[in-house]
Amino acid sequence: MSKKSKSTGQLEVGPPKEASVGAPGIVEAMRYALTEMGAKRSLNTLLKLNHADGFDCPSCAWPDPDPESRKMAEFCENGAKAVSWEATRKHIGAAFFAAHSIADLRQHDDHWLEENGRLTEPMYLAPGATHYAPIGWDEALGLVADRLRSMDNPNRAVFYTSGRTSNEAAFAYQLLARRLGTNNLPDCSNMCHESSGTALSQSIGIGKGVVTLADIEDHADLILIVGQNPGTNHPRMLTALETAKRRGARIIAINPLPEAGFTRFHNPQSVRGLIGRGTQIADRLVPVRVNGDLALFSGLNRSLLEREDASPGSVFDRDFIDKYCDGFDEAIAAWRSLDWATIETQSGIARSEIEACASEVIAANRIIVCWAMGLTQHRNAVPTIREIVNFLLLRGNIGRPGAGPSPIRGHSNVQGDRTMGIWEKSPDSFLDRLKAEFGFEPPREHGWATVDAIRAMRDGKVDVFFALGGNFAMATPDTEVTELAMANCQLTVSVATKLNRSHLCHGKESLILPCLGRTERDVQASGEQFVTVEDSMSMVHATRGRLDPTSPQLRSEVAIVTGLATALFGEDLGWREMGEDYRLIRKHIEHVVPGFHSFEERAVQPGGFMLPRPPHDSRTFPTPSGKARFTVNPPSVVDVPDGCLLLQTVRSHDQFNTTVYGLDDRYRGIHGGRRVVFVNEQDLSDRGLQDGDSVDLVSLWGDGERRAKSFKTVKYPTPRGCAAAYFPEANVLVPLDSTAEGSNTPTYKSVVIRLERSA
Ligand SMILES: Nc1nc2c(c(=O)[nH]1)N[C@H]1C(S)=C(S)[C@@H](COP(=O)(O)OP(=O)(O)OC[C@H]3O[C@@H](n4cnc5c(=O)[nH]c(N)nc54)[C@H](O)[C@@H]3O)O[C@H]1N2
Ligand SMILES: Nc1nc2c(c(=O)[nH]1)N[C@H]1C(S)=C(S)[C@@H](COP(=O)(O)OP(=O)(O)OC[C@H]3O[C@@H](n4cnc5c(=O)[nH]c(N)nc54)[C@H](O)[C@@H]3O)O[C@H]1N2
Ligand SMILES: [Mo]
Repeated sequence: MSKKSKSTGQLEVGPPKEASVGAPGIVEAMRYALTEMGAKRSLNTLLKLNHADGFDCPSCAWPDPDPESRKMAEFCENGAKAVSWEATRKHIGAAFFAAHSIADLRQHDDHWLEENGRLTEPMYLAPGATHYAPIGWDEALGLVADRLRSMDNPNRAVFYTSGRTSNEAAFAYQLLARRLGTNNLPDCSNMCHESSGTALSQSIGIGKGVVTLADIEDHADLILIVGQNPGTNHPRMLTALETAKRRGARIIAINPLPEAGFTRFHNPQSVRGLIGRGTQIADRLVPVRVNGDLALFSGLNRSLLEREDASPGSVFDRDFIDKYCDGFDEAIAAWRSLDWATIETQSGIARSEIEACASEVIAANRIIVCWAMGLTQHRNAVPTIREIVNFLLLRGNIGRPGAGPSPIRGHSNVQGDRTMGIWEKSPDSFLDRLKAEFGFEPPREHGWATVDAIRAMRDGKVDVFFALGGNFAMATPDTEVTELAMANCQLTVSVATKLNRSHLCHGKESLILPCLGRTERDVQASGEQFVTVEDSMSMVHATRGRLDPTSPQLRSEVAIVTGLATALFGEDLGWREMGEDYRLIRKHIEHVVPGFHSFEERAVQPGGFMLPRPPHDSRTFPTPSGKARFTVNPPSVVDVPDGCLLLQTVRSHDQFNTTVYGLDDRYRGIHGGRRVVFVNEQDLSDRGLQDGDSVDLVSLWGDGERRAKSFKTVKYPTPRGCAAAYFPEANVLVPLDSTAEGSNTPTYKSVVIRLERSA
């Protein structure tokens, strides 16, 4: 929290910043580190961050450079915040919980809950109790095992995973769920890049991105950054983009907000960056309307078709298309029938501007498209991403250096967790190998993803809700519905590092099981352990904590999962040994998950190893037809009634998802508060409103209205008809049933709202 906001508690709004990072970023990082960790711990921790012999940053999933090219300080301001937040010296135990009832804790905000420090011992809330009380580990795990055993059907349990969980813990966890007999494995990915996975699987046969860091830094001529705010959420990406710019690459940012990272970047790791003018990152900023990307990319493809028609053979890569793709003729016919007026209205971008983008595309031999939540959290997210693949296929921009689709992942191991089988609908091929390795029949019926799990909990179909990390109550849509859904369970269990609101939205009984974080040393019976993670570019590598655990009572996530499995199933699959020596888990992974041969040896080589991705490696497309697929994606947008706005929910610079580090959003000029709504000046005046007025946000959906009270209006350069507010404060507005077609991801970035002056 900034000094200003702390002392006055007042919201202050200034102009958005036109430059990012530089010295202010370093000062901020160090301030957090020193406050939370003190000087010695800060140095010991931050200098090990993202190094081959250290630990992986628990913040985002941006890849690390080659070991030789890593800087001494290989982290960003927000990585430093995440690490300081975890490695803080503050902690809470039995005395804290004795002093605060659940009712009392619920009065506090999310920032306060986590700010008290790390959890130190297992806590239990008995039926009807007002306070959590200490409980021993054996008793706690025995209790969970008992409740799971007494269910009349294994599908009455739900096992949620957040994306910080290591590969080893994730593999053991899905094994436990399937051994119990359920595929109810919802995860944060369901709310995040599920739309990317779905669209990419349909189009190119693999649900992951197919570029490398070197493709961005060394090869691409043109990089499109769509629906992503790298300056805040993937700050080290700016360094890679700067490298690309310095060798002449061009960058187009497509975003309804002019985010600070696109303008002048002051690289904190170079003298030039600290004292010079900085590097202009984006050459062109396309202020698309919220949800207008499908129309925009359809228009871009149409424009490329017009150029090809004018000069046949000059625009499309016919050799690539003929050899590797199908569905081309149908897609061409659909683009021919498009009408420019619709494209312009839906995207909010003039035809001339789209044509200017097409000229940039034609001038570039190698193109990468990066994207994040600005694309995935809309009703038409899946067709939008498929249309982007169409765009890349037209000029053969896949499976060669400097080209391809690149969804930039969120949580540091969200991609790895999916690779390990955290998936409510893992394919039979995976389940067959699981059966061959462990000798039991895994369930085949698909389980519930996040939104379906909430519905099931709401409808009384769930006895036990188990969360391996995360903050389910706050991250999911329709906060009030989800809170009641959690209260409807018999038992809720959270494996966590810090207290959060989900622990206060408990079932009849509830457990908080405190675990080691990434920064902490993990010692088991066979000695010191490491775990592994997979980044956005499919690099798998080891991570080892260096700090002594916050409390001797903490257990690793692997130990908690294997401990519970032992309590449930005894020694049937060798659970105890797996918990004592993670090499045994890696051996199982090697046998079950393709691409992990010689896992143990390759995990510890500096920089790790890259998983196979056939479209990238050999232009092999594992779709049913064996070809990359052109698809037809008719342009569409959310219908916004007159007088309403389309609200997107974003992250501030001072948060990691539901973890709120402080109340500032420096780059957008916001200090000391989070209940703000960014609106175009004209839209404000049309409603007789001014900058700084107090309004309620009212969302409209078939089943009625939802209201978030008392937000301050901020006039902001976003297109007409669009608005933005922060997640998770705005989650109460997102209807549970409003999800993306095909991926079921909540439409966090297309919420139809009305502004009402606060009473
Ligand atoms: N410091 C920090 N780092 C993080 C996180 C964090 O909270 N804090 N979260 C992590 C996680 S889990 C994730 S998934 C990623 C999220 O990373 P981002 O996706 O960058 O995060 P958001 O804040 O959701 O930003 C979405 C961006 O999309 C734009 N946008 C919104 N709607 C549209 C649209 O319709 N079209 C287009 N073209 N753009 C749109 C918004 O203006 C905004 O710039 O970051 C990860 N890294
Ligand atoms: N409105 C709106 N809602 C959104 C989004 C949005 O853009 N807009 N984004 C969505 C996205 S992309 C995501 S990924 C989800 C995030 O959803 P989650 O992953 O469920 O939420 P987080 O806020 O990342 O979880 C924070 C908690 O994780 C725990 N934790 C931290 N480190 C560890 C660890 O090492 N181990 C364990 N066991 N626990 C740990 C701490 O207790 C902390 O309170 O939210 C989604 N919700
Ligand atoms: Mo995410």
